[in-house]
Amino acid sequence: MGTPRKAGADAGRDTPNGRRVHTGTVDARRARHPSPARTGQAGDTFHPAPDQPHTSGEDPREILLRSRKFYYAPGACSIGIHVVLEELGKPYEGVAVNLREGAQFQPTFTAVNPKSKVPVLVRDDGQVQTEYPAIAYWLARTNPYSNLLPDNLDLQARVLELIDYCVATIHMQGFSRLFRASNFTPNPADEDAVKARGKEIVQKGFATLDKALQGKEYAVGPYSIADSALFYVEFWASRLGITLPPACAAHLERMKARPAVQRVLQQEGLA
Ligand SMILES: N[C@@H](CCC(=O)N[C@@H](CS)C(=O)NCC(=O)O)C(=O)O
Repeated sequence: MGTPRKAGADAGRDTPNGRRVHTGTVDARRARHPSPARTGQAGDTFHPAPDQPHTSGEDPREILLRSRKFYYAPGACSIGIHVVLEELGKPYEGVAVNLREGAQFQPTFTAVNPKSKVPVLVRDDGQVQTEYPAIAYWLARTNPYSNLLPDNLDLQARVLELIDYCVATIHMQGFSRLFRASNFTPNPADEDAVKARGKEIVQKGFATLDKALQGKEYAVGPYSIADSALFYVEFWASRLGITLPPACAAHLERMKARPAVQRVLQQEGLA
């Protein structure tokens, strides 16, 4: 997945104290996404969040270097983490990775994530976090005010169960066959059969989740990190023309009505 984007040259700019700040690489495009809710504007300007006062006298661009970085590909599964970040409303720097042009295999990216995959979150403390379940869980737990993970243990277990089903089954076993059939067979003549099997897995997945969604506004009841996982697979289904069963279709519409999701769709050029 991912919209091809022309990469910029490996450009940089000098900070007042002489350090160089990369503003683009041969394989990635960066866009800062400060939360409009917290900063009053979207766009290319970084503002420290109100709860992170900028009192050190440092140039704000230096602080940007230490802020969290989010590697994503427009329209890829990273859109789920993109939604979580926008729901949190804290500043982060978005770095678009052009999967179609193979940017995930370039040293500038593999130095960050040797798995050659998005999403990747480089945390404020510099640690690298990968995989939707781990990134989403870490973000939810480190921002408890955000209510992205219910306190109730049974509901937490339901959240993890649903995320695993979306990521490990519907995405990795289903959509992966549709997007990358050649990864599942050495014989090009078999690729249509691989895709058909992928579609079956996806449809069974949504039929199962449709039952689980009955009577609920969100995946487990209260809104959580399960909803952004479900959103990304539902979004893919809608883009591929796979009909969603009614409760999943309603869930997708509910998600698309959320301001955080609308900002993400704008930022990824998918609105
Ligand atoms: N299990 C991973 C899935 C990550 C993944 O498969 N990402 C895809 C994009 S949807 C990717 O980066 N693929 C690299 C490629 O296509 O070469 C997660 O939960 O984050």
